[in-house]
Amino acid sequence: IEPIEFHGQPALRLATASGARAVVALHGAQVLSWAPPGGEERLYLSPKAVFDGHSAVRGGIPVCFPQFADLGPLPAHGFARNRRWSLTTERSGKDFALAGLTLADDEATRALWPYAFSAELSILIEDSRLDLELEITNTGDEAFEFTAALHTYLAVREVEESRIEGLHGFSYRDKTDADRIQRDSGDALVIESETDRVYHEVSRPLLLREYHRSLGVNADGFPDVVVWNPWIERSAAIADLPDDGFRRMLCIEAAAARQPVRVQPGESWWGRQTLVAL
Ligand code: TA6
Repeated sequence: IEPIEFHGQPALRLATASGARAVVALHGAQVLSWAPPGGEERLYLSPKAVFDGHSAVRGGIPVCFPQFADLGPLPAHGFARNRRWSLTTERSGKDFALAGLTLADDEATRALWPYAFSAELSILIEDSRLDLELEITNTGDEAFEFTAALHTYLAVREVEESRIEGLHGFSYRDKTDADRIQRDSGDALVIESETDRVYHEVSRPLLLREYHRSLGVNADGFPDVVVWNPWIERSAAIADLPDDGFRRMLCIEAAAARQPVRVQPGESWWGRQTLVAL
């Protein structure tokens, strides 16, 4: 694990002897790059992403906390992705590298969200696996509620030629259809139009399949899965995404979105997303 600059911003490079590597920005504790042994990049990072130390960075794995999307009064996706986190844990061995970054409340966070908390994101690379675990601790004397997500932007060669398997039978809230609740009935999800869905209580691992490779996506603790692709018009309206950016990305997010998580004083909650390159 070594400190580096990435697009002019402080970041960490993680690497293992077997050739896995990742880049994590301190801003947002955001994983911006991950390649398993063999070297193929698996995360999408927009070529128009803004690296100014304040703005949210388009791509990689933004941490959405303490609010997912626009589910409450806070700025979209909360504030964790706009703050500088600190490196608090560093461990590595023959085949793994692990970095732990933390964020605690301060005057600016309390102005938006009046609670004392500590958030820790542990990022582990091991062989073909990337494991992210978010732990939220209530360090105050009052219970709080939050929603959250690991907003993973996966890189795909061509989104229309990718399929997500494992979502059949689960119900989802469809943001592109006035938040209607629907049930997934196909055996695979293929993205052919704007897609913005929160799948509820997804209890099995998913597989993102492309012609030339696949990726396993699993979660623990996070009950929901968000699938997002902005497609043509919305992509064109997003300033930090190229017009054809939607073709190269597909967000499969581990989320606690449908039901807010409640944490009592002194207690913690954790959720994990695991990606396995196949
Ligand atoms: O997770 C899906 C979503 O909430 C979409 O509705 C879309 O707006 C996206 O996240 C990106 O949000 P952002 O605030 O990063 O532009």
